[in-house]
Amino acid sequence: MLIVRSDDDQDHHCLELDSAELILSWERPERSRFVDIATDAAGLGEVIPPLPFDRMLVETVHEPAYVEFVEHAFSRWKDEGHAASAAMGFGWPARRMRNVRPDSLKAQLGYYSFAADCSIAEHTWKAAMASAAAADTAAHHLAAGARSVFARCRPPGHHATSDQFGGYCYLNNAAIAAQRLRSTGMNRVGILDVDYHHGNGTQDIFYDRGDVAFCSIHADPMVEFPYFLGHADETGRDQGLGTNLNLPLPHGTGADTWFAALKSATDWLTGLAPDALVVSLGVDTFMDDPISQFRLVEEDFTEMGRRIARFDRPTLFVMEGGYATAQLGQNIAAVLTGFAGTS
Ligand code: OKP
Ligand code: ZN
Repeated sequence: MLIVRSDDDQDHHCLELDSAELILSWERPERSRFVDIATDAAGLGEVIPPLPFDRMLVETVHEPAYVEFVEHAFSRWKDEGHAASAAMGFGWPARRMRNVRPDSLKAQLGYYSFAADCSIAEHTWKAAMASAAAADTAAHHLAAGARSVFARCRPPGHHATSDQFGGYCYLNNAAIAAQRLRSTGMNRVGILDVDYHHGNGTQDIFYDRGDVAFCSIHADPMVEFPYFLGHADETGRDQGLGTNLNLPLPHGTGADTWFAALKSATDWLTGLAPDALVVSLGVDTFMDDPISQFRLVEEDFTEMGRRIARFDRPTLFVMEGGYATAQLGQNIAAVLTGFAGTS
């Protein structure tokens, strides 16, 4: 299995508003190091850097004005002379307000985000671009004939919409990869999102399209972030009607329930006959994850990889969440070795 990764994420970390306190986010730089150590030890295959970055690759799924905003928000913030070392939204166009783009930077931070759990600082753009580039490069190699590729992305991407950041995500790596696969001539791409949180950004980007099918297994948004999307009755719109499947599960979900949902997901995807599969690989479904409430254990991640391999399509794993930092590497490696048949 080919692995694509970059160290350009290492200077980026998020501040996150948590119960009226600003904390250092669980989405930390060391996550990458733990994953790299574990995947290297598993001997999965060649490790390569992302191809040179081209901003056009992110504008395939993001609005150019949004991309421009994320790129320049921090230098504008600095120019305005604020004391805080990072910029974050605090007011949003909520019910009965209007979605008119404001002029001020502080207001635009709300306009271009949906949650106060991640900030934009000096190195955010560089990290987000390197993460997107890893996913795009992985897609390039999958299209060229690789059976499987792992894009070790950080920051994650599945919450980012075409024009909003949130949930530690700025650019939607999985969507960028799926779009790249489409542009290389594949007729339909399937996305399987196994992260504990619903991939609201990915769903939203492809909601009215039939050429990219989105399926997610996640904690019920009634009780879990991102709260306002991810319900079972969201099935797609227009050309995309019938190509969106949400499988929300309750807090406390363990292996039996989770794997039954995976069976529903892969049966549904089989019916849509995608040419390739993009897996939004979050392992925050882990029992000891500090911010999540599912109960999968390491052996379950190996089994997850085996079952995904049985789906038998060219498969691109894009890393998303997983916050039990010390076990994150092993859990990711377990999925990948299960898929590769080496464990
Ligand atoms: C990102 B990914 C507020 C808590 C907000 C956001 C979770 C984002 C998860 N302090 N939590 O899907 O793993
Ligand atoms: Zn997550």
